Amino acid sequence: MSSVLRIALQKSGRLSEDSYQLFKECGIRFDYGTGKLKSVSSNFPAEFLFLRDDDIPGYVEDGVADLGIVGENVAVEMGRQVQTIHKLGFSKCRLSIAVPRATDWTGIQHLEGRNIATSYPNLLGNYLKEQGVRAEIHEISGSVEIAPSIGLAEAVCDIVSSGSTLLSNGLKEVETIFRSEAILIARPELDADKQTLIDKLLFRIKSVQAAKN
Ligand code: PRT
Ligand code: ZN
Repeated sequence: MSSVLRIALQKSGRLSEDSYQLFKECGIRFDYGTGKLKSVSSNFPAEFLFLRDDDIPGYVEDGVADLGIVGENVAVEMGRQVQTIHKLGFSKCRLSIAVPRATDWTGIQHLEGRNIATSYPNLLGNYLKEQGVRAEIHEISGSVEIAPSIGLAEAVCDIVSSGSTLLSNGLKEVETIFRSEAILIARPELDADKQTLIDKLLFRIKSVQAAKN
């Protein structure tokens, strides 16, 4: 049987539109946005799975998918055994520490002994360790920015893009700990047929990117 690449994409969210667009520009046709969770390409040996972004690194590590597109922030936070094979240049953002606007911020040591709310406990924990700061990390899965105003934490560590969410929650960005963009990840071990298909795909992706620069 000839090989087919299984590619995991975010079903709907900040990565979706640009991911679909990328394959379209590579000349790879498939249906999306129809509510189906799987779609087979009509002109490239690939099938696409539409998933929550958080599930993608695990599916790729387990070999359920050969490739996936996720934010580097999610891939690194989850620490799965996957390889980053290409940076895609979209869905750029940063993971930053923010504190209430009135805080007299003197540097990262300000966080010593304080509570910080985040959905990224590993990235934050590693950063604080590197900086020699001991703080309490309070993991929450969403609406991190309201934590200071409800007394849950004295600081937050969250994804920032334009900065308007922080602003509207009375917070200021004081330290960027990680910069992210969408990346193409692959399972660690691939057979020669799949590797050949990935090389073909990568060649097309790089041509599309080169044409834009
Ligand atoms: O449903 P599913 O689990 O698949 O999606 P999700 O809601 O977990 O993720 P989604 O679609 O919001 O984001 C997917 C990826 O896009 C993230 O993992 C990042 O790599 C990237 N990305 C880029 C962002 C942003 N920009 C972004 N602005 N992810 C989140 N945000 C959020 C942030 O959490 C904060 O609430 O937007 C708010 C801040 O935006 P600004 O513009 O106000 O600063
Ligand atoms: Zn998610």
